[in-house]
Amino acid sequence: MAQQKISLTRYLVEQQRADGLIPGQLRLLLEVVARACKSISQAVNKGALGGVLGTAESENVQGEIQKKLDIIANEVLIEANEWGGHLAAMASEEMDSIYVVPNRYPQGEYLLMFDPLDGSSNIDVNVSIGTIFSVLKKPDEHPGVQESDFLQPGTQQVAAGYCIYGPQTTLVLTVGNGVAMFTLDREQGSFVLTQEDIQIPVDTKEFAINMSNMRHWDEPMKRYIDECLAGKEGPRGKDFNMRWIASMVADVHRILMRGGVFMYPWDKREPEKAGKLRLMYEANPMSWLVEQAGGAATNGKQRILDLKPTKLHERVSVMLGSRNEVERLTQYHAEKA
Ligand code: AHM
Ligand code: MG
Repeated sequence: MAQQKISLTRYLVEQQRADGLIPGQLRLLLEVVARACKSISQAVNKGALGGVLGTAESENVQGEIQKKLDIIANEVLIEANEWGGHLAAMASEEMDSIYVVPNRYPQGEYLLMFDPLDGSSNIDVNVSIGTIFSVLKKPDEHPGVQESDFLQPGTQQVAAGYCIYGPQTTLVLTVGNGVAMFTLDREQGSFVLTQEDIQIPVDTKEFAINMSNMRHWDEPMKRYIDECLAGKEGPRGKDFNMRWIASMVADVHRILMRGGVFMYPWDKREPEKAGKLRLMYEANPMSWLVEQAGGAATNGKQRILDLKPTKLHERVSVMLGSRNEVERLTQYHAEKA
């Protein structure tokens, strides 16, 4: 008998049965997010034919010019999620403040955060992009929902994942017991389990960083990269390879598949900002996925998942991936301090 394909739905149902990690509302939430990603994937695929490329005439709260697809993806996620009764509110890279589920719909127990279209600079050049999401439980200290309810450390996430729109559309998910990967079967219209228990090798010879910022980095960051660049003859005694896709989703996906280390550190261009990437809907979900796959994630000084957010769009310095490299980076930062 041919081996049966396991759909995302079946995977979630079995997880729910096996160890109760996925309560009913959370299962619905994850299915709805997956459905929204499917629809974003369609829009991405159509590209110029669907009129979705190019820039919209607006800026987001972080002062970045929005692309048409940033806005489309944001709307798809909101429309898909607002009516199901599983959410209390949502927050997004593309919205200034939280989006409370309108009171014509029932309010659920969960909070959903997302970067609807990560790697926006890649949209118009047909390079991989993705959607990143993170799920928290709404604290039940008070009725209603407010922005402060979202400000929980990454350790409190109950689900996190991303969907990458690349040569394949792939959903990568954790609910706290390892990382599973689902590939979109376009003929069937469903996500099918294609890898379970993903593990990141602890050592690597591959790093990902935007090297054009080198002159702005802090000393520990320079030291780490200088040593990688010195190759076999240098202190590391091995040659390194470099990759930079400018899509965190794509860079992290590669690391989950074959190891490596990804860095977007603080730099001197805008010293008042802790980093470029956002803590709540980029760094936290990615850090949890990486840790669940045996890797590590730090801002150089602290484990990212332990950081207590102070605002929704907070930024953070990010170093994540193969555990021994992340430990080395932490050590270099500690030596400087
Ligand atoms: P975005 O969410 O506006 O797309 O920005 C985040 C992206 C990450 O996916 C990627 O790692 C980084 O920005 C690339 O930045 P740069 O263009 O500075 O290399
Ligand atoms: Mg992003």
